[in-house]
Amino acid sequence: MKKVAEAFRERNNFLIMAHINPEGDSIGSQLAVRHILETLGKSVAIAGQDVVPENLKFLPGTQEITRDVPEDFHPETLIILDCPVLERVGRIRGAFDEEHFILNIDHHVSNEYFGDVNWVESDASSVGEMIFGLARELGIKIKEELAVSIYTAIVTDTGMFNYDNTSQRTHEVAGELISLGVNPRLMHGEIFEKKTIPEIKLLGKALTTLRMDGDEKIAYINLTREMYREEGIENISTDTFINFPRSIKGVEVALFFKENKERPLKINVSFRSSGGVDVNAVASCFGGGGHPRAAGCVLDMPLAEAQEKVLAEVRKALKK
Ligand SMILES: [Mn+2]
Repeated sequence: MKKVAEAFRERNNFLIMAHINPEGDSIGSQLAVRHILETLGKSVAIAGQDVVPENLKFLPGTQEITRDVPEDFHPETLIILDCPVLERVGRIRGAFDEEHFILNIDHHVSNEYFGDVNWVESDASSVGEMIFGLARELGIKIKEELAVSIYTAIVTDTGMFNYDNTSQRTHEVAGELISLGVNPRLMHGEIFEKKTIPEIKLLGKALTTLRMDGDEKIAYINLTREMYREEGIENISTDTFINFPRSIKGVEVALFFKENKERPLKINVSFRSSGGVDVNAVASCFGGGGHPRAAGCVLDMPLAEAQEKVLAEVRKALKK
């Protein structure tokens, strides 16, 4: 953290990026870092290949996040947030050569230390929680706008303080943010209670596919392109769908298989573990990764085949 703070003080032009398909931690942390750098009087921009999800547009400053690097902006330093590997940045990665100085700030245990400075804390609930510490280190006075961005990052990545990554420190930071003006009820309403009717209907369809495996220790659901088509919808967040199989009594590993909307032979797989199984290790068998209790991967094959392959690995991991 000290090296990152030093770079923040000494360098001048920064471009902030996070992973594709952004969620609360990546958007909230990006906004928080921009706020800190602007307070320090630096020149800074945020770019991301994908659009900001609807439920996060209430955050001040999201409208200034661009889909490409602004043409007249020549950053000397790249800040990569919440990405275990550099490729997770997506298309924007192509705008830069090897020369650029990279600050890699992340909390994934699978982080590959691709930066010139690597600040990785795998026991942090979120990058947002790390940024809170950084703001303190830099002596930044945390006002409501910054507090709201950091709170969003934490509350999303911990599943509303539900997941295993929620620590005493997480609650202490959240408590301080509340004392600085964050209203948890309003935040919860904005982030989690703006679901659309098609989204709920799509969830209903996914839930009808629920199946059990491995002595009922594995629960899995899937989502096909057909289901999307029936609802006539495009950009629906399905991030929370996996919480339903995960919440079944006795389930140790929950899986969510999702067909890519454009490419039928690309299957996104999400993993959740209640403890015994390291799903980061299982996902890494398929070129993915994440955290020990929450991970993901992408398989290039039909849905049924992907299910068979992943289930075989999870059964193996359960036996260990
Ligand atoms: Mn995160």
